[in-house]
Amino acid sequence: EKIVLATHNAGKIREFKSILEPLGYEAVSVHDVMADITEPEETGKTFAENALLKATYYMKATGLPCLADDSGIAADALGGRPGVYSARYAGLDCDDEANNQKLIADLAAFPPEQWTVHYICSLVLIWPDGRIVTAEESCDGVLRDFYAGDNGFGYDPLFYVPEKGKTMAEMTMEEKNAISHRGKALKKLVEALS
Ligand code: ITT
Repeated sequence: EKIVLATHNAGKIREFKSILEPLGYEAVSVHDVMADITEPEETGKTFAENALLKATYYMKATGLPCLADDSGIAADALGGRPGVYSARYAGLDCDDEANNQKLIADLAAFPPEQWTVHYICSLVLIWPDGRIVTAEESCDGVLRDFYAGDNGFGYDPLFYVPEKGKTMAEMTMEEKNAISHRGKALKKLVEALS
């Protein structure tokens, strides 16, 4: 079955393809279906609301089944922020580097043992006939104030997983998928399909 990956994030697309293609799904990026499509405004207050908003928008635009992902990082010391604002934490159109540095700066007021963080991923797969499947998962880590690793994307070089002794960016994609918010949510979603 053909599934449109309703995201502009290249890191998400890599991870989705690595999981879905071996399972026999044809996963195509929305850019490959509609090169000039614009992004919808993410007005939701929760990951689930934003994922539904994105999936619905891209499904209506393409007429194809669309899988959307809304995800982010939540810091306990910051009351769950940046949360749904993770992509624009340092401002609209800012880059990963700026977001990472802002998170380090905001946590600097707290002792290292309070730098606990969580990744959250909400997925929505919606078909043109209105059928819909959703899944949400999280994973736990500790933020560090220095980079380690070149893999992954976004906050991964700072997101340290104590049980594994490495950051998400030091893991292979397979290692990350096995424990990550996105890997676990996608596994649940695929199970719900069969
Ligand atoms: P789309 O809306 O087009 O999917 P986006 O990058 O804007 O792309 P989000 O609004 O869901 O996606 O923002 C997700 C933010 O959380 C973004 O800053 C990511 O870098 C970060 N994030 C999510 N999952 C991550 C992961 O697995 N590793 C590192 N950072 C992640």
